[in-house]
Amino acid sequence: MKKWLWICPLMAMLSSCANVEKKQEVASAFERTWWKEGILYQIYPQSFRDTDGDGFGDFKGVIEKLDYIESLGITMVWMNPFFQSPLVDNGYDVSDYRAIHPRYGNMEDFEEMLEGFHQRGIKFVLDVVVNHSSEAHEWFQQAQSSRTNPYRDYYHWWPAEKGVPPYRHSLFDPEGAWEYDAPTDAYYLHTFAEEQPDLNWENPKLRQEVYDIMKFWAAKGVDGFRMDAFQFASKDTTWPEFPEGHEKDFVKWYGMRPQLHTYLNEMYHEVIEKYNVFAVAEGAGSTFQDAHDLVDADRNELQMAYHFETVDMSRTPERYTLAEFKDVFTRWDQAFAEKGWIAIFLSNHDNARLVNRFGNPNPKFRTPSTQMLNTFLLSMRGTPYTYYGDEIGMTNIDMPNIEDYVDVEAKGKYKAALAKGEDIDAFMKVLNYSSRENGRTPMQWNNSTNVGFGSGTPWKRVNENYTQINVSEQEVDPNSILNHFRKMAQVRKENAVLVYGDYTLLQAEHPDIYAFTRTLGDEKLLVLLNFSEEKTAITLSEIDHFGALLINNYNSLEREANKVSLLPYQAVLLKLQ
Ligand code: TEU
Repeated sequence: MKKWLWICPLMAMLSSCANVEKKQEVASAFERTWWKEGILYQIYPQSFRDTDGDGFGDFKGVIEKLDYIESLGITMVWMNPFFQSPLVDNGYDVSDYRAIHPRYGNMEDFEEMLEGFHQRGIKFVLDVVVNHSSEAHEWFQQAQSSRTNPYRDYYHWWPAEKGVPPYRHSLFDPEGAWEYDAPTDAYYLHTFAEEQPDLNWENPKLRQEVYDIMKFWAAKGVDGFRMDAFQFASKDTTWPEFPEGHEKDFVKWYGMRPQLHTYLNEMYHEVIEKYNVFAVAEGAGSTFQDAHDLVDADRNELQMAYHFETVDMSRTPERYTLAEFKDVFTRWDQAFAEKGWIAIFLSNHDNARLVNRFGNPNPKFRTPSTQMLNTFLLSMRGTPYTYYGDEIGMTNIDMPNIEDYVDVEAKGKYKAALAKGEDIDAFMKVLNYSSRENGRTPMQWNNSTNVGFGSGTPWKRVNENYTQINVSEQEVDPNSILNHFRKMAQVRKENAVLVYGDYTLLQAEHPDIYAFTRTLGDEKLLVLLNFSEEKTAITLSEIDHFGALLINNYNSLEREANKVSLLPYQAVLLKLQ
């Protein structure tokens, strides 16, 4: 059989008219919505672009970059919290849900930014942090002042006369989730840092306050809500003793109590339905049943959820196998094949950089491996979430010393490791690899001073590799990670099969290549991703039906009959006929 090379991707094969019709046919299993068809870009506002020289990103910086954001082909933006806050957890400790932290600008700036997004057809998703507030919130100040204060029941308390409360694990505080509060001789609950007291969702007044906050922002025009740490909002308030070791299965014990569904349904009718917005939950419970119950459209709760299985498998430098990676995505896809909808993500502000965890940051492989991961992200069923900087392949930063860390989670983990007498060198290695700070460095716009982030010293050290990784250089290189992302976003937008089509895993056992098809009616695409730094081949009968090459992160593709050989981290998307 003749061996031949395809030169240059055949991008021109796309026909948007045909695809509009195709989209209209969709919906045997899924009702079409903009948030299913969207591509989301996550902006960590303090690290994006600083226009006033204070070292923190701001709304005006985002406004300045609106055209860039639009140019990515994304259609939704989720921005991390920018509300009034003491910033113990970089804004996930909110002291006023209706006010903007001056570091980001003011309400007028927000409105201008929102309008800028809307003018470009980009929807805006607000981060709603209501599992807990900041201790500096007026509600907590009131609640703390006396046991009879009307706001007391906005939080969870354990009166000290009952003794010490049963142990509860805290995600950020090595000393546990109950904090003694002397003025009223009681303990209050905090699932995260002690400055983040948990709100009491069992109290209907508190729930109403939350809905009012959401309405306030919906009335301003936001299009969606990301419900932070939401699976923990409803808990067993009899505060039972949990079995030893329970904290390893944290969500199962502390989250997803049955009444959560009642509250979500209430929220749906109070806010989601009235304002025609959508909500995505951070966390999908501990079983598929939990996840389904959250997002089953017939239940009128949430519209989308994201699970942690992928990020959980990549928190340490030991590599999971490609088979495990495929298995996670395949199981989650199958669980939602008929009903419900999930988000697809590989990175966010709580994780190290995508290329370090799933690709290969070695300069030799960084470009193809990031392109390959972005191809994956944009060719799965589910709404793709991409994190700022991943469209140019930003990498982890080297921070071997604890003194350089500012993140409350990192500091808490360090304290816990010390208290347990762990090997600190080994601990620091893992922290350096996995810490959330890796993903929060200033956006690398160009190779000038401060990477074009702003004139002041950035709040967080710039990654030294900015001279090799930055937007302005990738803009002019047609083969850059950035331009590949744009092509891939375009292909997704023009091919409804990538949004709604069935997913079928092929050759699950192939050690290096992730191969799958997406099928919708008579449209069929084949996705082939080489996850290794070696040239690797795969033989598939599907390849015989080759129609067109929609995406290729190299300039050629080696094919011999139904066998394709992929170069290191090569990613191709083939249209089959
Ligand atoms: O994260 C919730 C959560 O479960 C985190 O503990 C996450 O697993 C961890 O950060 C991974 O390292 C949300 C926000 O995304 C996070 O930024 C906040 O710190 C946290 O809630 C508290 O609001």
